[in-house]
Amino acid sequence: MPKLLSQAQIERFREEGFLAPIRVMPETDALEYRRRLERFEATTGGPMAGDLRHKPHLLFTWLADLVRHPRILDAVEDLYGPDLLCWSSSFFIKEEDSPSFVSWHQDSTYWGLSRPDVVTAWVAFTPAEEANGAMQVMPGSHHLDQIPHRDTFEKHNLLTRGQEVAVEVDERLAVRLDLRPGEMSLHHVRLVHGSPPNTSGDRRIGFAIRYIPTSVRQVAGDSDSATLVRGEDRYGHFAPEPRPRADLDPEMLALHKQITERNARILYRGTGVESFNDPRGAGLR
Ligand SMILES: O=C(O)CCC(=O)C(=O)O
Repeated sequence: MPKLLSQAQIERFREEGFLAPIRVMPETDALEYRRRLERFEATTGGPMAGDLRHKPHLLFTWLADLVRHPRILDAVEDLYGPDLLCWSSSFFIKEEDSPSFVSWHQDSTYWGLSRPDVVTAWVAFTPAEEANGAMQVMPGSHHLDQIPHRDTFEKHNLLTRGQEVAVEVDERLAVRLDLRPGEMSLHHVRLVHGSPPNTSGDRRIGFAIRYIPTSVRQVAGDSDSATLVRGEDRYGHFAPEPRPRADLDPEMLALHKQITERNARILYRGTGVESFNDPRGAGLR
């Protein structure tokens, strides 16, 4: 008996590779998440950048709660079973009227995970719609195997290497995933997706959370870590990550630095870029 999704939604995810919209929380709660993010940004004087956009659930208690949100986990459990790791999380923020975009890509390309059993919950802190560059997906493309990508390192591309699929995408077949604040979309790691720039007068803020069943392994690096968010880890393929007890706790900041440096080495392997703060990398700087 599924916990949150209907049987029809589960089948649709298997056929099309995505689901949206799914309400996670009331709009007012999502706006409170936005306020928390922006309170932090006010202390640094600019948009959250560099390695802080990666795995911030290890630094902020409210994001640690969000990656464990029961409605998100219920939906993910309906797709991938009861033993779940949060492998990663990232902010995808497009500032108002800015050229930032996401090229057509498959998430699986550089993540180094052993199987394509990976799902992203993309949670909207603001509306996501045509004017501000909502995500678009190619339905059913997750049935394709890994497609070759080329790295562009385009400076406005939010992806680490500015990678894009090296095949023609027929954009007429794309579906836009409009979301209200507090709603999420779910997408499969092989689904071809991307998003255009934000031409609106407000920021578009999404928080992407990557979940895997505990049986998946990292095969691209000597070691990797993940956060057990539901059930039991009987495999131990990933070093367990602790939950932050306070925002920006110095011990967690040190651990986060180690973890994001290791993740950057996996994601940027073969390019000479070694850190999410390296200006040579494209992406969430
Ligand atoms: O935020 C976007 O527009 C794209 C996000 C994305 O590529 C992802 O979550 O995998």
